[in-house]
Formats: sequence, C-alpha cells, structure tokens
Amino acid sequence: MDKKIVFSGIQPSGDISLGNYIGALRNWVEIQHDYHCLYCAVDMHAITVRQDPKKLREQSLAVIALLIACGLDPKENIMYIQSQVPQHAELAWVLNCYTMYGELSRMTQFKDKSQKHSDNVNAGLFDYPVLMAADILLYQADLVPIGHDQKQHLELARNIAERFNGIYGDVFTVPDGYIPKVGGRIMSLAEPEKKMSKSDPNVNARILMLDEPDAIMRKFKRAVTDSEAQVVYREGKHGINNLMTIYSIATGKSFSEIEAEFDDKGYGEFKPAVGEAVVELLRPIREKTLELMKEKDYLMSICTENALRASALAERTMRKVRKKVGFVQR
Ligand code: AQP
Repeated sequence: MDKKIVFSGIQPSGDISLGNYIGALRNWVEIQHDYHCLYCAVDMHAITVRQDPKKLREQSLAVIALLIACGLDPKENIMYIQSQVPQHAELAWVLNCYTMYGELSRMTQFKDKSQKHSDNVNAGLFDYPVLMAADILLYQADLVPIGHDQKQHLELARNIAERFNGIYGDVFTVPDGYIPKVGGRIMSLAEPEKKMSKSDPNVNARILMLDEPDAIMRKFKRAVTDSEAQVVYREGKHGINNLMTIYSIATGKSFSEIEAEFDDKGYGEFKPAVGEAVVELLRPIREKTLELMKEKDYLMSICTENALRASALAERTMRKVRKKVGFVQR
C-alpha cells in the first residue's frame, strides 16, 4: 500500500522553542520514513501578528535550517515556505465560504491572541484556523502531528472537510491529529500553568532551540516550581511535572526512574540536571542550524525546489475544488 500523507506547519514568528520541538518537530523526524511528509514554515500565519519583514524572512529560512538540523531530509520530505505556494491562500478563501462565523468565534487561540494583541485584532487572526484547514486539506493529509494547543483547530479542519465533502462528494481526506502522549503541552518555565510560547515577552519563560548553554542553564535554575521540594509527578505540581516531562524526553528515563534518581535530593539538584540534559539534547541541533544558516543559497534552493513540489501536489486538489464550486476552467 502507498504511504499515507502527513502535513504539519510551524510559524516563523520567532526563534523556535523547546515546546515546539517536543510537541511537534521531534515527532516529525520520527515518522519521516513511514509517510509522505510535507513540513511548512507558515509565514502567512505569522503575519496575523505584526512581524518585522526582514526578521520574518530570516526566521522562515532559519526554520528550514532547523528542520534539516533536527534530522529531516529535504529530498525525502517536502520542506517549504507557505507564501511560496499560492494555493494555500486560494483554498483558504474558498473554505472561508464554508466556515461559520460562530465556529471561528469559539476558537480559544483567537480569544487568547486577541487579548495579547488587543491593538491589532485583525481579520487574519480570526481567520487563522481556516488557513490552517487549507494547509492540511490541500495535500489530502491523513495525519497532522501537532501539540495539544492545535487540537481545536484540527477539529475545525475536519468539520470543514466533512461539510465540503457532504455537498460535493469526496473532495478532501478528513485528517487525524497526532498529539504525543507525553510532551504535547510543554509549559512556561515562569508561569507553569501557561504553555511555553516562542513569542512570550518574558525570555525566562521559554527555552529557544538556539539558546546558548549558559542561557539554558540559567533559565532552568530560575524555573518556577513549588515549596514541597519533592521530585514527584503529581496533579497540581505544574512546574515539577513540566520539568519531569522535559527531563524524561531529553534522557529517555521514565517518571518513576526520575523519582528514584532524585528521591533524596531537592530541586537545587534537579533543576540543573534538567538544564544539562537539555543542553546536550539541543547542542548538535544548534550547531548544525548555525552552520546551515550561513549557507543562504543552499537554503533558498531547497525552498524553491520544495515549493514547486508542493505546488504541483496542491494544484491537483485545487483543480477539483475550482470545478466543484463552479469556477470557470483556466
Ligand atoms: N508549549 C508547547 N508544547 C507542545 N507543543 C507546542 N506547540 C507550540 N507550543 C507548544 C506546537 O508546535 C507546533 C508549531 O506551533 P506554531 O509555531 O504553529 O504556533 P503556536 O502553537 O502558536 O506556538 P507558539 O510557540 O506559542 O507560537 P507563538 O508564540 O508565535 O504564538 C504546533 O504543532 C504546536 O501545537
């Protein structure tokens, strides 16, 4: 049987965080040989919040460099920049006409982001989930590896696909989400009840993939925990649960192994141990990314080549969609 199709995206809205890596990228690498995969730097999503144009361009290329550094093969996987494939915007417009205002108003990310950016609650921010549905449906993706925060958007993409198929026949594959059991929601180091976000204004709240080892150690040593001084995974211990999750992923140790390792030790020993494990996890990725970022021509050629591959696939779906909705053939 032919391999199934995977699509996932990441916003180049800042340097990529450890949350993005654990919740999404890590799994992209793991499944790359088992599926036909498309991985996208979604710069059109990123402009729903004001971006510095020069930085956005750099960050989009940096995402491609990071994906390669994480171990994704740009020949085997289609890794590209969203704005270089115009069918994303075209399908998003069509799908807008099959998405209800009420559905979009229920999206929690819109509510959060419109509070955070109250001076710029633009229509793009509201429409973000429809563009995301277009990203996924354009390639007939079977599976979408995402962090927990994107679950509601994926559910909406499924509803839009089903609605469209209900009217026109089987045009879109209805995608499934793939959320990791452990690490689907990495929390802020400063406010462990909130998710870690790459654009958090508090630099101590987030670990970035390109952070220097000293910065990583400093942030983990400052991480907010509780007053119990007990390294155990338990309901309500948000800070410690988060650090244990990160440590478990970085070292491969189970929660009970971690509890045994730090049984007679306090947070003063646990927090630097997590920091060191993360430094070692990120070191090779950081070094390779920095090397690749110097090779701009190479990165540009990967983007161009892969955008063409993506566009050819997207066009197959768009031809069907244009015909179904009644657009005149080009
Ligand atoms: N804290 C997190 N834990 C686990 N997974 C996460 N993801 C994001 N944050 C966490 C997953 O990473 C993928 C890419 O996310 P994104 O760049 O598309 O946007 P986001 O979800 O809005 O992430 P950020 O870091 O919070 O970005 P900003 O600060 O720009 O809004 C997604 O699969 C996401 O689930």
